[in-house]
Amino acid sequence: MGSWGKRGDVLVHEEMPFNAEPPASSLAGRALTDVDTFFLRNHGEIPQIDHEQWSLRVDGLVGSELVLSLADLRDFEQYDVVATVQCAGNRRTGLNELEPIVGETPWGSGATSTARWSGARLVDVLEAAGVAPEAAHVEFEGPDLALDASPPQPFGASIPIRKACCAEVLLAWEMNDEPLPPAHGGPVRVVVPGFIGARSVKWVRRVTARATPSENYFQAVAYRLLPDGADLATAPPELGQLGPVPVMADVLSPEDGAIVPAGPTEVSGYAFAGEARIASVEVSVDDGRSWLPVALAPQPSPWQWRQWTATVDLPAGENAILARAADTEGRTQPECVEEVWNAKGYANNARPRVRVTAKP
Ligand SMILES: Nc1nc2c(c(=O)[nH]1)N[C@H]1C(S)=C(S)[C@@H](COP(=O)(O)O)O[C@H]1N2
Ligand SMILES: [Mo]
Repeated sequence: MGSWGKRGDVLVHEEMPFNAEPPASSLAGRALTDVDTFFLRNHGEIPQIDHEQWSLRVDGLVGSELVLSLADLRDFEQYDVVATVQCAGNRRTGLNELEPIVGETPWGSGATSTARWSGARLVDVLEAAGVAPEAAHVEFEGPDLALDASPPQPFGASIPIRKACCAEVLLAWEMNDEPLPPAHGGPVRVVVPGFIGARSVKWVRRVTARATPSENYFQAVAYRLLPDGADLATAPPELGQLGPVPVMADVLSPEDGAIVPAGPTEVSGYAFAGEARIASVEVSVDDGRSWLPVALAPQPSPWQWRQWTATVDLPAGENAILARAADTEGRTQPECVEEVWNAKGYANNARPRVRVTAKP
């Protein structure tokens, strides 16, 4: 067992702040990710919060400010949502191969995981406070001081009011039917299904209804996809703020660099389309000349990834396994990392290309 209850084979990128991802193959074929396998992404120290001391303040453009204890929050009706959380930095290593992104965690394919979250609906709490019609965004603030923010500040984010009022957005206190572990935001975190992981603020202590997006560094400066040549520090804050995760299929097994027997080989992976749904997933072992459909697992929750498998025939020698997904809005995966490379290395949804050696 590694730090923070994670399995021994996780790749620890940093001890402080603690950032770790499981091997991609450990995510394969499983609708839910066990807590000991679920990736961890932190910008500051993981706080240990006494459940009796924790409270949530609901303020800003509301009719009546609320201060809720954990017991008060639990008085709201409890809902379950199975949802995938994906870090915007997932698969940054693919971008690094083109041109290294300095100063950002080199996440592989494991900065994405799925759990059953349960807690109160954010919309129910907002309704209890009476949100004013001018409210256009809902901001979340955590207690952890983010060392990579400039200036250093608690981690925070916001989402548009449209999303905040959707039934799937939770203030969650359970993960896979257990109390939410401290490292994943316990006692209570926000879960914003379909949006980049950075919006799912852990250890949330304040929810603020606002007319404008959060001014927090992680909303207004970082986690933006800027057009070429724009500068993160000076570009207007509204420009390029990330929200929904773009469509992507990724290969989880075999892993890049694997050696497998030649002949029929089982390939597995997942596909996820943020706020849209997956329409198709295909794989290719001939550099994209021909594509084979995969077997897609059912999707009981619209917010969860779809696991898939395919059997491909690998001739002896060097092979590349490619995958591509399309979503129900007609969006597809960019062919190569050249099309998606960006200075901070976010949202790499280029088609995966997994190199495997097949032994006769
Ligand atoms: N308070 C707080 N919330 C946070 C973060 C953080 O550093 N502090 N990291 C965010 C990011 S960038 C991601 S991808 C997810 C990761 O959630 P996990 O650590 O439970 O996997 O939490 C988000 N919520
Ligand atoms: Mo993230």
